[in-house]
Amino acid sequence: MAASGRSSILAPLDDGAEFELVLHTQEENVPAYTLPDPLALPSGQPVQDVETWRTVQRPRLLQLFAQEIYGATPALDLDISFEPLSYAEDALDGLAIRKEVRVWFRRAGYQCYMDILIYLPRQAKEEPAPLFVGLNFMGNHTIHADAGITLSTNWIPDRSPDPQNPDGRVVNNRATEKARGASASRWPVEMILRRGYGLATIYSGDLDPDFDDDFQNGVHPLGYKAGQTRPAAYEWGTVAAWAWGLQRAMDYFEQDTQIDAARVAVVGHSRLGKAALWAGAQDERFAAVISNDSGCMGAALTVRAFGETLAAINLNFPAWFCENCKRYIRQPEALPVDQHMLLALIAPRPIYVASAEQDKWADPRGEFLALKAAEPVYALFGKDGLGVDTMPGADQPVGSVMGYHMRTGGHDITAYDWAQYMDFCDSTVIG
Ligand code: GTR
Repeated sequence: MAASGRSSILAPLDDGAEFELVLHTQEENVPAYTLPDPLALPSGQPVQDVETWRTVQRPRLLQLFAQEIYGATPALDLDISFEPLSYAEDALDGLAIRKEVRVWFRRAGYQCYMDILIYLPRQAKEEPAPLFVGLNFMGNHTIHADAGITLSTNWIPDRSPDPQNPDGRVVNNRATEKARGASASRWPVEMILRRGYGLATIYSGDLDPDFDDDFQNGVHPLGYKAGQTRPAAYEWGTVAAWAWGLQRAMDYFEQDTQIDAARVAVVGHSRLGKAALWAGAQDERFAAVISNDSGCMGAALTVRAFGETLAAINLNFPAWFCENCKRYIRQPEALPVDQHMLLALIAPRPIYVASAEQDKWADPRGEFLALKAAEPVYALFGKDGLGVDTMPGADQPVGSVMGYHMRTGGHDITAYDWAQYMDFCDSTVIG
């Protein structure tokens, strides 16, 4: 990026035209904007009561996010079954119950599955445990070195830091034993268990492998009608498929007597934070929603165009959002919604948004401002806002039902982030 903090490149669009993709990471380059009011009805009248929010405005906004950004999940006529894969009551040196459940999705002519890895504190045998659930990037076996975790056999991206010199964790897009625990710094499992929470995770690639294959693999074909070969322009992209998987995990939690399904917080980092937000917005069974560095089309305001923009994300990751979303590449200001409205859809449930100071690409200030702009909807429910008007400095968590912090450091999810999430859930989900 140039010293002015602004750069541009010419990017080719699907229709053959060239588009000037402008990127900036300086506050002075943020365009003037007015945010749409989450409480404004199409008539211009404000929503004044919870009933109107719940029955009119919330469904309307959900539909706009589905149709214009993430893509609507088609009506699915599936046979879904839960197959126990493993169970151990003495995992992690006796600290945890560990179980794995394979969730099968079947329809005539097509089937696929996702594996849920679950750790629960031992006392879950007597009393159902509250739980964090989140997707992972590289396979369940990467979250902990625990040899009892089934090694994924599905397609996995090779993210070796040096592609010329691969680290051997993924060979021919399949996991190897070397990959065990590779993402452990992001999943402080023992710390979570010692605080009385369980943890469930699913490899995002079980639901949809993270590459653009025109939606031939993963869960998308489950939704095809006769003759259909890819989702319609308003139907689900990859992020929505990931969110759908989180909801199916919730279906499982509801019938597991060791899990307190009324106290499940959905959490996600980065692209998987976008999925956590979309799952939490749609599905009120999630008792709390936590976004970690989710950025563009996650918790950050799109109109600020700071760091990653709507155009950049759709050009770099064409499968993540629905086809309709690409119509806004040239005119993001025409989007009828912005991301503060997505956060507002979670009201009145606890929501936590976290940024990282050096993670300019995800626009920390844009994430804070989006949460601020969701406050009026929480106020409609009589819930407190963030309790501050200006953005707090690094490592200064704020808020109660709505929580925010900006961690020192870069794009990541760390033990510090998890510690804040547990403090937050202690007083909201548990307390
Ligand atoms: C980046 C992408 C972000 C974020 C991130 C991640 O390349 O631009 O939107 O999702 O990947 O998931 O780590």
